[in-house]
Amino acid sequence: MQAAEVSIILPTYNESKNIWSILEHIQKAIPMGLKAETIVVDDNSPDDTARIAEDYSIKEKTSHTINVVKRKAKNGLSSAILRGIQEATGNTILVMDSDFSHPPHIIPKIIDTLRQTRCDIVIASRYVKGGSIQGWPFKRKLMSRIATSIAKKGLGIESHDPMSGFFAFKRNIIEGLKFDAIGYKMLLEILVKTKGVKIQEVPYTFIDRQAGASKLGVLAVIDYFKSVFKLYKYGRKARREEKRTSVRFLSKVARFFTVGASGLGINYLASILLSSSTDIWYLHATVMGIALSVTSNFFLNKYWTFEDRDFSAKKTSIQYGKFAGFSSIGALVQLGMVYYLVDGFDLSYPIALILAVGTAAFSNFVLNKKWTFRERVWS
Ligand SMILES: Nc1nc2c(ncn2[C@@H]2O[C@H](COP(=O)(O)OP(=O)(O)OP(=O)(O)O)[C@@H](O)[C@H]2O)c(=O)[nH]1
Ligand SMILES: [Mg+2]
Repeated sequence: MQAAEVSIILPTYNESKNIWSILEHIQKAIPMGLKAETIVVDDNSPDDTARIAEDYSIKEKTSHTINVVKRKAKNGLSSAILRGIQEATGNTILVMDSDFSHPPHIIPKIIDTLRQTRCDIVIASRYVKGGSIQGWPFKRKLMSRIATSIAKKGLGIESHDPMSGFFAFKRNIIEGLKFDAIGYKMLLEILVKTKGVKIQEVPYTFIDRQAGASKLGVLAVIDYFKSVFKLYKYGRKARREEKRTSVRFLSKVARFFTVGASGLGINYLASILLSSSTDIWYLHATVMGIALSVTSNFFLNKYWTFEDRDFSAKKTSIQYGKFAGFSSIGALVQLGMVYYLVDGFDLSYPIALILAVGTAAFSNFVLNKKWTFRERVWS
């Protein structure tokens, strides 16, 4: 089977009154030429929703694929969405309800926004200019507003409508993430766990369901608080880890720079001593001074900066080769930059030298961290 470009996840529970029609509307909304699939995830609805969806896919001529995933029991909306994502073949995943609260004619706009703005998540939003809610009583509107502001303030989410159930995202942003998938609010969990990705919002009018019964009860409210609390703990842990990482990273930069400074001293002393107390030619003495300082820098950085205690001959000599290579590149960067800053920007030589040494040392640090000592850059 050929992979789709866009996978539309459509969770259903007792939607027999809506499913045929919503599939028709989705089919009509999908732009010509787009390779799409709809994945209906049904939780063994007693009203035969899954069978109707299958009938539709067999009887109707559609330009896109329709798959029906039948789960054994009602396991909740978020877990149904997660199952749909597992089945999806597209790189773009779009999630929506099947009760017409999320108008299918918005689908092209969501997909276009995701593609054209190069963002990672597009949220169809009730709470941005142009968006609204039709048919909800005041009480439900108020509850939604309160839940939204708890999510935004408590979890530090930027979106205006993090409780939306109508959204699309690029699959790669959730790779490797583990989801709790508690309750209703899958988007909220995605937003917390992918913090930092680019988000766009498109306005739409949410229309209260016209047919079928609501599945939202007291349990959904309890689930909501459970999931917000879990996500809050997750965010706190992530922030602590981020802080630890920055301290570790900066302390390694500091050690690397200290070693670099010690290397300059060794280089200077060795060159002077060799040229004055022996009859070695001063240029040979300089070369020896450089070699000595590269060697001492290497061992100090290996042992102290990157805390690598594996001194086996093979590994150490490969690392030494890379380190010496990067040191030469660093020297060239330094040279080029000094020339560029002094000649091109009229900067004074001492300032240009400081900038160039700093830049070369930092790029050396990153290159050696990643390629010589095989660490992740940000760790
Ligand atoms: N597979 C699956 N789908 C579910 C489950 N709960 C809800 N859904 C579907 O998820 C979508 C959203 O559920 P709704 O009951 O409409 O929830 P809501 O929009 O918050 O509330 P109402 O529109 O008032 O009913 C609908 O398409 C439901 O059929 C579930 O446990 N499993
Ligand atoms: Mg609904």
